[in-house]
Amino acid sequence: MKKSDVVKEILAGRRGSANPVGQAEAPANIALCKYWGKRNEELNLPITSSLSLTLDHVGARTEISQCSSGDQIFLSGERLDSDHPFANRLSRYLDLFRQGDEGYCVKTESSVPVAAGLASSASGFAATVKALDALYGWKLGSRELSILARLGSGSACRSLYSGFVEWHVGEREDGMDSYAEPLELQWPEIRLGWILVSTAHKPVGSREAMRRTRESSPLYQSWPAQVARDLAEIKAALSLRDFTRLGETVEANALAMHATMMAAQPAILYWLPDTVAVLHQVADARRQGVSVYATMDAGPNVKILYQARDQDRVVERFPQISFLCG
Ligand code: 2P0
Repeated sequence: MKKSDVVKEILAGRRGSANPVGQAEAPANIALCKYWGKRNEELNLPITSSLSLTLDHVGARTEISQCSSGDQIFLSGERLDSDHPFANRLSRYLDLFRQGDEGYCVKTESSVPVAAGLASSASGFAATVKALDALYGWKLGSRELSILARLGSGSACRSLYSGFVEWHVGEREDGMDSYAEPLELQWPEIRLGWILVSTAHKPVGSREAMRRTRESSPLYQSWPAQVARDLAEIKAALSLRDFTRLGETVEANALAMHATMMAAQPAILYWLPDTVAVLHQVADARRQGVSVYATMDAGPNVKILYQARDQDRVVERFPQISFLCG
């Protein structure tokens, strides 16, 4: 099954009234239980479920209109060449929605700190699909938008909602049961910050890294069972507001994901010496009574999870922190 088949199925019978412009915003998200590995690369169908926290104040804003002479893609006001990787990836995604040979003018502003290793593709594709929905007046529901966003980038399906969000793994071949939904709970005292280790471009993209891990890492065999356990633990910790249980599981999940990558051949080692130094700093802080935990994505930078009441002590120990949430 192709992406275009899924789009056709979702848009069947939707004849909205097209508007001159569609505009939308979508937030970034950080996984507390990670998505790592696809069972279907064409449709970005995952091997496991995952769970994220949305960053309400960080994200993308996208405006789309139709134009006659090919696509024109602007990122933060700057027109990109058509062979720019971002422009190219976006144009291939837009191909799924063209009704004739029209082009699109897309203007995207992103407040996602690129160096943070926050998948900017998550908020970018979520904003794009919402902007298309506004442009064509389809009035799709959140579940359908989540599925369409996933076709652009897996983690984008979680960027349709605020708060804690679960992406259900699903089991269907067409992926119609693999979408994200918000959890019915709030925990406003949770804070996330990030510690910059490096702004260098990552050596291996997450798509390739996931593929190599799945195909060659002996440790990947244990990953689905670990996610099943961690997901249950994290959901229990969230509903009981047990921060220690939450933090311990979140940190263990991220480190286990990196362990699967390090055991791939060739190894995928996103960590730099300062990554390890920050992880030790986090453990030291805990030994001295500050309840703080680390998580990491496909890069060398470290995100830290703590509670609002520990804000001053966290800032004192991590003066280089930038705030992502709260
Ligand atoms: C996540 N990451 O759950 C995991 C943890 C990075 C590490 O989702 O290939 O940009 O577009 O589906 O979503 C980053 O990968 O990958 C990611 P594609 P995506 O947030």
